[in-house]
Amino acid sequence: MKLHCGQFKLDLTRPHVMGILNVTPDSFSDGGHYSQVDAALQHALTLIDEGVDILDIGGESTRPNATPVTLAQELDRVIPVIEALVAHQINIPISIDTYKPAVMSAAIAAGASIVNDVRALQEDGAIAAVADTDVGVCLMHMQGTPQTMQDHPNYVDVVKEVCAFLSERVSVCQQAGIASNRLLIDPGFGFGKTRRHNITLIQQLDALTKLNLPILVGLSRKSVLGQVTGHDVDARLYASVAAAVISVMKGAHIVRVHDVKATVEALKVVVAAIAPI
Ligand code: PT1
Repeated sequence: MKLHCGQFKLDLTRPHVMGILNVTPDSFSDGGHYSQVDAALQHALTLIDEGVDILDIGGESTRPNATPVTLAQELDRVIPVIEALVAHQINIPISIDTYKPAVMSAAIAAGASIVNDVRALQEDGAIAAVADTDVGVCLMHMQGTPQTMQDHPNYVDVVKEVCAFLSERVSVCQQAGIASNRLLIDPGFGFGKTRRHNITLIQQLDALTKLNLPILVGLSRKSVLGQVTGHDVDARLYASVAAAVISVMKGAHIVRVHDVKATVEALKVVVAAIAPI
């Protein structure tokens, strides 16, 4: 299985690690963007050193109850970081985590190779922003919006409904001329899902393989792991590594993680222990 994204063709017969790149919002008025862009660049170089395969950059948090940011703020946070990474000639794909078409277009123009959209290109203009490009696209399932999604998640059959939604979005993309080898699917752990829904999705993750597209999973440090272990967000490393391992063993091709070094090492053991697919 190969993913075409910009100048890259990722061979997804080996599990890939997508590293989450912090783009720190303005916490001090320290006179200018340099320190924040530089901090993001240093973080990116560390992740590359640790063996990351893809860098995922987001300027707006989509975790439960996160406050939305304006278009201008989001552009201001992510575009200079993408430009700095491109200037450094890093040789791995840059993914932009956004649902805003204007951010997608600006990020692609700056050199991003993947659009990672938690709204699966449902925003007006999102399909058009990627259709006539060659970037990869991650289509994620979410019930509701980040502001309200954890209020009362509700499904008759969470696995069926997630598969049906993703299948529908895949069809819409294909009809818009986006080739299948540019598409990724993601069940959207923690996005309008209770602990039970998340656990059911992990248990039956292999059900997503029937869509015949690469699967991306983001479980790193999420609350479901806190519910299982009783640990706070800063003590979920072991749980996150376990989640990455089990996801890959159940068919995930890409895992989106904070802890790249630990995850890369754990997945080397998975690769060594499992016959290549
Ligand atoms: C994800 C993902 C993402 N997650 C993709 N992009 C986040 N493709 C951002 C919690 O329950 O899984 N896939 N971009 C982060 N979102 C969350 C959601 C963070 C829930 C935390 C939780 O703690």
